[in-house]
This record gives sequence, C-alpha cells and structure tokens, in this order.
Amino acid sequence: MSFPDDFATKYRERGYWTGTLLGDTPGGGPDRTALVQGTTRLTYAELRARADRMAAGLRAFGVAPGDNVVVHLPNTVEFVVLSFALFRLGARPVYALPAHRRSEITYLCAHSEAVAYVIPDTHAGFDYRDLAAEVLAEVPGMRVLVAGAPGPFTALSDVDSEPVPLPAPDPSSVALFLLSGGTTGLPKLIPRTHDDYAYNLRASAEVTGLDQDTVYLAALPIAHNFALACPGILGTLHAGGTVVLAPSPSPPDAFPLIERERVTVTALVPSLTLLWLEAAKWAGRDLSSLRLLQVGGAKLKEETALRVRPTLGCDLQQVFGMAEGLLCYTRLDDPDELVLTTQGRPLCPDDEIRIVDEDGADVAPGELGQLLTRGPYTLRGYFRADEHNAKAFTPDGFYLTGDLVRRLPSGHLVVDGRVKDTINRGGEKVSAEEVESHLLAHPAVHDAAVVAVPDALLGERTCACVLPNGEPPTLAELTAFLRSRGLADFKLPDRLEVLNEFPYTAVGKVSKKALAARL
Ligand code: OOB
Repeated sequence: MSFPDDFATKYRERGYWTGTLLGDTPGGGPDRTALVQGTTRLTYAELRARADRMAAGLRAFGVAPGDNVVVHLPNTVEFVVLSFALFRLGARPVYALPAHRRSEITYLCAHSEAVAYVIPDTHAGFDYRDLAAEVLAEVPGMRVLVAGAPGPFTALSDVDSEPVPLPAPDPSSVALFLLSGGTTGLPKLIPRTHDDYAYNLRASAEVTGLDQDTVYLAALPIAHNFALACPGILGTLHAGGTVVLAPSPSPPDAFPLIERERVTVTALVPSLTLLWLEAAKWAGRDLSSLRLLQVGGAKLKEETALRVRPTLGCDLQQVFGMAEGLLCYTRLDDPDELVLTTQGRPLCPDDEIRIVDEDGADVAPGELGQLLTRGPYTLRGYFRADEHNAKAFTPDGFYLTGDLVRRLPSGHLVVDGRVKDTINRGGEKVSAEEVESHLLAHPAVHDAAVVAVPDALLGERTCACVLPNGEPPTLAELTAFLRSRGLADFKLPDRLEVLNEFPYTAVGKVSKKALAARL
C-alpha cells in the first residue's frame, strides 16, 4: 500500500521527499573514515567502491531489482556494504534481528519470498549456518550467502564483480523492509521507500546535530530502525561522519571503543542506559568525548534521565519512535524539564497526530488517549497483510500506534501505557499472541495468556499464565519447548504462573489487565 498521490505531491512540494536514493547517501569526502569495526577501517571511497562491486556481484548472482533478501547480520562492515549494494540495485533488504531464530526467519523468508538469505558464519556463540540449513528445509530454493566461512553455502566475499551501470530505482519504490514489534501473531513487514527513509535519516541527522565531525557508536543492533536511521548509521554516513560498529552494547565492548575512537553520539534503550550509568563509575574509561546520548525504545524513567549528564558528562535526547515511521525527539535546545520528562515531539511539521479515546473520538487537549499518526515517513500499510491493515489504519490512513500518550502545550508527547497486546522487554518487543500460540502447542497447556510484569532493570518482563492440562508444566520445560520451536530467546517467558482460571472481560475475552493486576 503506497502513499496516495495527493499526499505524495504535498510531501514533494514541501521538500520532504527529494528523490534521493538510499544508495546515494554516503556523503563524506573520499578520504574520510566512514566505518570502523575492530581493526578494520573503511574510507568513504572504499565503502562506495565495495558497495558498487557487491551490487554488480549480486546482479551477476541473480538478484534482480525488486527482489527481497533477508539480511540477518550483526553490526559489521558487511551489513553496511550489503545494504548499500542492495539499495543501489533496487533489491530490498528485509532486516531480521540477530536474535531471531528458525520460527521468525522461516516466516520472513517465506512471506517475503526472499531470493537470498544472508548470515554471518557464527556470532555470539551461535552458528547461523545450522540455522540456514533448517530454514532451507522449509523454504527450498533460496540462496544462502555467508559473511565469513561459508560451509556448504556461498561466501558473501565471492559476490564481487567489476562495477556495472545499474538502472536507478524509482525513489518512490520500496527500499527496505523493517519488522514491526507486532501486536498480532507474526511480525509484520514494514515497507519503507527511498523517499520516506531518506527523509527519516536526513531530518533525524539534523535534529541530532550530526555533521562530518560526528563519531557515532552503533551499540544497538543496526538491523533495528533506531540504530539504522534515527539517525543511526545511515544518518551519520549521510552527514559525512564516522560510524563505529560495536559487537554488543555491553560496557566492556562499548567503553573501550568510545575511548579509542572519541565517540561523540550513541543510542541506547533505557535498560542499557542504567547499566552504562553503573558501569561508568568503575570502568575507568575516558568517555569525555560523548556529546549526546539518545535513549528510546521504551519509557525512560525521570530518575534515570537525571543521572545521564552528571555521570556520562553528555546531553540526553529522548526518542520515541517506531519502525512504522513516526519519530519524536526532544530537541537539543529544549529546556531540561522537557528533556527529562517527555518523549519528545514529532520530527516533521507535517507529522499529523491524533489522540483518541476508546471510541476513536479525539480527547480533550492534555488528556491521555491512543496515538494515531499519518505523515511523510509513516507507512500506509504492512506488506501483504490486508486483513491486519484493515484494523491497523483508519480509513483515511492514520496508523493506530497502540501507544497511550498525552500531549503538552509545547507539542511534546508523554508516553503512558499502551493498548496493544505486547510486552516491551527492555526495548525488545514481544507479541503476547505469538508466544501464546506456541505455548498452546504444548501438551500440558490447556490455555495460555502472556502478560507484562514490571521489572526494575528491563522495565517489563514476560509472564506466561497457564491453565494446565493435567500435570502442570515447569518454566524450564516450557522455555525448552519454545526454543525447540525456534523462537528467539528474548521472547521466552521469564516467569510462569499456573492458574485454575483466567479473569474474563464482559465480552468473554481473557482480561489481561485483571490478570496483570493479580500478579
Ligand atoms: C522503536 O521501534 P519499535 O518498532 O521497536 O517499537 C515501537 C514501540 C512504540 O510504539 C512504543 O510502544 C515503544 O516502542 N517505544 C517507546 C519509546 N520508544 C519506543 N515507549 C516509550 N518511550 C519511548 N521513548 O522502539 C524505536 C524506533 C526508532 C527510534 C527509537 C525507538
């Protein structure tokens, strides 16, 4: 589902959509450092040359414009080169998270009809080639490319040819797919166009004050919108700065990189912010180059926000975003009060915001309600999901975010709860329905309801409430079962409650509110 013509015209006229292609965005001078990973350093000229060669190599390998490619890579140079190569070719990366496993990947490959699946050999102690073999058994015919030792597959480094002229994709066409946090069973694919995503990263780079002196540490997975383009690696490369790729966001991995590369900007989720604030006290690392810490993905507590400047010596920017589009940022010149207590205001003057009650009527100014939004970088429909789209959008194209917010007179939003059936586990989104459907497949589970329980570090954790079939299962049995079904680890329940009955709402649905309150 694409943007209606009248909106597209407006977004072009107002200068949001400029016809820029994502493949053209690395914007730094040829000899400046674009990328750093471990001891590997790539200049802008080298990054562009590698992407050109890989684009030609992919074309020769049989990847055509409009084809989908599931990209399942950690924060590596290959991720970046491959992304630019695909953008140039007009083939579309489907960005899976490194933590995804057989259940998610099989679905993504099948649903997107991917022609190729790109993996590392091993990462964080896991062999992705074994996973690829399992996925191939269910999605035959797909090609597998491996960054590193290829095993039975093709090495990504062999996908390399003399650059050839390639026809430029249409800027209004889909450039990539992001995954939704998901409210229903399976993760939805979010189509992002060159026009809309180029605006997303360019405007984000501006609002975050990026320039060619910026050194951005990619600590969160760059397969996620936040570290990819808010402004993330793509925004930094657009601005001509340097991207430093961290193998993980843990202080022992990230702090030495900040010290060595003189990192100026990075992005974290609130739970990692807490960890960094503790670790900074004893790590003995020089973090003085940091200018700005962006925090988003889940609600940041004011107590934590207050500790950022005294402990890390940098400014804070709150980011309330979603893979679907809308991004809210606190501005660099906002008064402290707003930076500490709000989740920012929309990026674009033409981000349309409605805040509605349960009947879909606009609430009074300042009241809490569900956030609906429409704008130049917010999707108009998920990929191949007509039934879900009918519920996820209003007839006039507003996306129902599922988030409960209040709007201040300044336009800043305060996020205060949600109506969607998800758990926000330290910024990682878990669809209750997805986990429930897997739990129901276990013979000892008669019925299951998955709810969030508050947690001091992660904000929320996942609790599985189960009505047993005979002998009650244990948490260890259930998590082993879910793992055997190929579910990503972050979706495994942290806690199990075996109950005799569920509370029900008046219409006979399990009342998750009552259930959560009971826990
Ligand atoms: C980011 O994107 P997603 O797609 O993983 O998750 C979006 C959802 C939002 O609908 C909201 O429920 C929650 O995550 N969220 C926040 C938040 N930022 C995201 N809830 C409270 N406070 C915040 N600051 O999470 C994402 C995408 C781009 C930039 C930053 C985060």
